[in-house]
Formats: sequence, structure tokens, C-alpha cells
Amino acid sequence: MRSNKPQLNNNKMVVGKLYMLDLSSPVRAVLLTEKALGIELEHINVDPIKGEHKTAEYKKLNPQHTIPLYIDGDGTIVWDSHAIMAYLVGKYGKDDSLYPKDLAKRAVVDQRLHFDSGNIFANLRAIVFPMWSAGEKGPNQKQIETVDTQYDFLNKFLAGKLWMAGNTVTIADFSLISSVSSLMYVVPIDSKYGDLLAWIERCEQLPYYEANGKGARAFKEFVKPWII
Ligand SMILES: N[C@@H](CCC(=O)N[C@@H](CS)C(=O)NCC(=O)O)C(=O)O
Repeated sequence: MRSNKPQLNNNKMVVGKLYMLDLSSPVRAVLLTEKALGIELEHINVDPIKGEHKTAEYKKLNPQHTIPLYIDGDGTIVWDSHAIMAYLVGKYGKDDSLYPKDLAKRAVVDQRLHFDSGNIFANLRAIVFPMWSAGEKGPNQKQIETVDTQYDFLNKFLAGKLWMAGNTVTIADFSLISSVSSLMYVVPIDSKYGDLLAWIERCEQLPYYEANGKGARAFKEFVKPWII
């Protein structure tokens, strides 16, 4: 493995290594954070579809064998996109706007991050994993109803707000847009969820949105064969 020490690349300091694949929505949440912070990470592709996450070398770094995995220039190892985003903002953010230090504000961001882990991403994974691993077609009616309920919650979180945790962009938006922009190809969002649809458009206007957009389009093509 190469050195973990920060190195210069095109006059930008490469602050750490990200083990990743564009198709993966949690990876894309970290890519959005990287761009928003204006830092540069070395990108190392690890393709779970080819089993590249199950090598002894990778499992030594992350026994849970998930992507994304981050290794900072100082050697700190972090996995889980939500933990990586929080770490990067704390270490490299010029201010705390993406992940506020204020406890009340942070609690709202944390709730949204956990909502992604426990609900939005969890359902995306539950629907998509059997597709590529076992060729199953989906989603079924029960899954559609569950996801629709979660879209309803997201729509309610946004009532009277521009962004998921208030009126400024936070890592909660990065986490949820990366998942929602994949899930919506599997379970379309009903037009009655106007605040949610407007938020997606707002995210797409962010100057660094392509960090998610490219992989989200690739995901759409990837899942097409199994969608009923
Ligand atoms: N909660 C984790 C989820 C990570 C995750 O499940 N990543 C998938 C790819 S999208 C993966 O690595 N799957 C392979 C495995 O779990 O073995 C995060 O946010 O990083």
C-alpha cells in the first residue's frame, strides 16, 4: 500500500485515501463532502460486485467489508459514510456549517443521518442487493409501500425549510440525496411529495452536484434489468 502521508496533486493537497465505487450511494455522499470542502482524496476503486471488498487486505482495514472506507493522511481509519463525512468536516472544514457544533442543530443533522442509515439506505440495500446478487426482480408491493411512507417523512422534514436540517446545506443533504437519487429509480417519487421533489432539484443545482450525479446515472442503468 502507498504512503498515507498527505501529498500534492495538481497543487492541491491530497489529504487521504477513499476506497470507493461511483455506483455506491454512501460513497457518493462522501464525494459530495469532498467537493463541498474543496479537499482532494485519492480515489481507490473497490468493486463489491467483483468481490474486491472481501480480500484479506481489505478486511484487515474494514472487518465489515463495506465501501466507503477512508484512511486519513494521519493514519486514522474510518468507515461508514456518515462517520466519514463528520470526520472530514471536523478535520478539514473551514467552519462547521456542514456539521454544526451547536448541539441542537447537530441533533437535527444526526437524526437525518440516522434516518438515512436505518430507513432510506436500508431499504435501498434490501431491494437492490437481491437484484444483483441473486437476479431477483423488484421491488414488491410491500417494499413500495414502505419506501413511499419514508418519502412522506422526508417531505415532512422539509416543510418550511430549504434543506434537510434547516436553511443551509449540511451533510444530512449529502447523505439523503445520494440515497434518494438512487432509490427514486427503484421506487418513483409521487408528485404529491412536492417539497421532496423541489429539494432534489435544489440539490441538483449545487455547483458540485456532479460528484453524485455521475454515479446516480450509472446506478440507474445498472438496476434497469431487474426493475419491474
Ligand atoms: N452504512 C454504510 C453502508 C455501506 C454499504 O453497505 N456499502 C455497500 C455498497 S453500497 C457495500 O459495501 N456492500 C458490500 C458489503 O456489505 O459487503 C455507509 O453508510 O457507509
